[in-house]
Amino acid sequence: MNKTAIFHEIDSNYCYGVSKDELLIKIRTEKNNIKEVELLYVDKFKYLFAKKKEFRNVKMKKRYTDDMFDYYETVIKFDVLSLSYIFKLKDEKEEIFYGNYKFYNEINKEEGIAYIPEMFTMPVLDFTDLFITPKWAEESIVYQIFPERFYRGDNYIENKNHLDWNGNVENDSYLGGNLLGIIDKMEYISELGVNTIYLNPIFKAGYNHKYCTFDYFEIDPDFGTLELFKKLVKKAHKKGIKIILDGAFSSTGVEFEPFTDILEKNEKSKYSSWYKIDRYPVEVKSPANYKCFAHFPLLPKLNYSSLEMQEYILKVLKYWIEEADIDGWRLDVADEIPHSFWKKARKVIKEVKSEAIIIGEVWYDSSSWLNGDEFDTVMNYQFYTATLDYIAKNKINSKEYGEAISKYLAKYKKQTHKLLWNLIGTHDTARFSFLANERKDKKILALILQFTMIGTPLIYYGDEVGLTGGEDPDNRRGMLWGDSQDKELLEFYKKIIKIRKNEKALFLGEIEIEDSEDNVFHFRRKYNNDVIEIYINNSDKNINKIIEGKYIDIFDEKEVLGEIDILKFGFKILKK
Ligand code: ARE
Repeated sequence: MNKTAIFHEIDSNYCYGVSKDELLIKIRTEKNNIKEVELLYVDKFKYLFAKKKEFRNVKMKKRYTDDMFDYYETVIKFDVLSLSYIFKLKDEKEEIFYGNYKFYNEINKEEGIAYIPEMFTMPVLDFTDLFITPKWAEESIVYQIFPERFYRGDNYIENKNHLDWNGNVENDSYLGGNLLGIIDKMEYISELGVNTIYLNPIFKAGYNHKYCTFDYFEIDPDFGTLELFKKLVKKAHKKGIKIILDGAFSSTGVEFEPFTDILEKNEKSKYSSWYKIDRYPVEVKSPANYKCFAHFPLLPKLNYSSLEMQEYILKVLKYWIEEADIDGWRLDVADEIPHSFWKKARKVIKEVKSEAIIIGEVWYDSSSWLNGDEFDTVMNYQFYTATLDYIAKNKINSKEYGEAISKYLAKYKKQTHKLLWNLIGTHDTARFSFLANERKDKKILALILQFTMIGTPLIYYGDEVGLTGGEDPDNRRGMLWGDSQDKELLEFYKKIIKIRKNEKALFLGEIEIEDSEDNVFHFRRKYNNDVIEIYINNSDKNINKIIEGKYIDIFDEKEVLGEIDILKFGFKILKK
């Protein structure tokens, strides 16, 4: 048995509340090294004073396997005063106990021992500590809109600053998309079947992307007014669609009033503590003499050591919920803002709207922001990278894909799994179609993964109608409308969205990833008695698989018995 690979930690992602009286306990072991793991647990105080020392026990389930480890989990009722527990691990040759960070050949059951040295202890499971996420978000299907490129609105009048809607776009191009355009296309969005819209920044700012914020309390005049935005939210809510805003709080634009005050008064400015100034006089040039995002002088970074500045941003977070009734925030460059601030921000947001959702933009392992006191979830770029490497680039095979997905699921708390924004492209990446050399069959496979995987699918505007494009800014072309839309693809999107909405197992179900021996990625989703088996064949050969029993193929609604043929670059979605 490889003891050094064994890991458990109390009161962490390895031992945490999943409801007011249920505790999830997890232990990590070397992959394929352990045959069985059993959890022995007891009410510490009963055990201490009991004549007959006995435990409750449960066999733990191997829930995930990544490239290095197996992860065993169980959920137990926390119906005791203070829970103590120990693991019993078996392999071919030995059985051993692991408790309180040590290995034991047996548990010391001497009478009247003062405490239980061999055991881990989880003293309390309190509701106030619980990681609670918005219930509605479990059914969310997100549509991301880059407002400048979606639609100009029905009342559009020619504007000399706007380029041809269907032409090439550069960093400084303007096409004239606006909020009225989103209002006018709300029917289209609703008919697509999505129920959440994520808007890239809409506050007064520089550039067409509006990430260089000048005023956090004003709608950018290119896009419209506060009244118009409120109308957009109302219209969306009437159709059961939630609105998420994009908050760029790591840095501001150089025309943000506190920054212009510093440009004018330098160290005499009352805002001098709001930014991280290296040297005065401050000048907007490269290299900048102040900290900025990715060394872009036009994006000076806010200094979160300033409590006054923090208060200002907390006010912004609150204002748009109270004033326009938005349903949550996508937090830009969230990983470059201190955890201490996000803990405050969560309290402020949830106090105003307990069901508001908080999504961090973090491109890598996000577990340290997902403990339940900061974000509800993140933009799941780990799903993006794995899916791109598997389907578009053939860099990894189905087994490695399953391991990549398992790696983050094994790390993140269960509450966040269903809320992860599973994306195959955003405004910061080239379009999936472009990266898959415009192979529609590959796009479809990525889509099937997005809509059957545990997590929340995110559609980047235009993907559903065949819009393509390379790296930023080419990934932000004008939306396709009318005959330029790929209607067949659009119908496919509507169908897979409908299937997802009709199958609780696809948005509420547990996931079980099977070992892929024949380069077919096979996993299932289970919810109550519903079991849905998903097979992805990303190879250039048709693959025949024997299946136990009778299923319905929920895509073509045919009955299947005993075996299935998964066509090359094809898929099957079967329901028991
Ligand atoms: C654009 C062009 C630049 C050009 C610049 C000129 O991309 O090449 O020089 O314009 O102004 C926004 C705009 C961009 C703009 C950028 C800078 O949308 O169009 O650049 O401002 O002006 C990292 C961060 C992540 C960040 C990405 C872009 O971690 O937070 O880089 N994403 C957010 C927004 C962006 C936005 C900003 C931040 C700035 O979503 O849209 O850019 O406010 C790896 C790394 C990640 C890295 C990722 C992508 O995965 O691990 O950390 O993300 O690559 O580079």
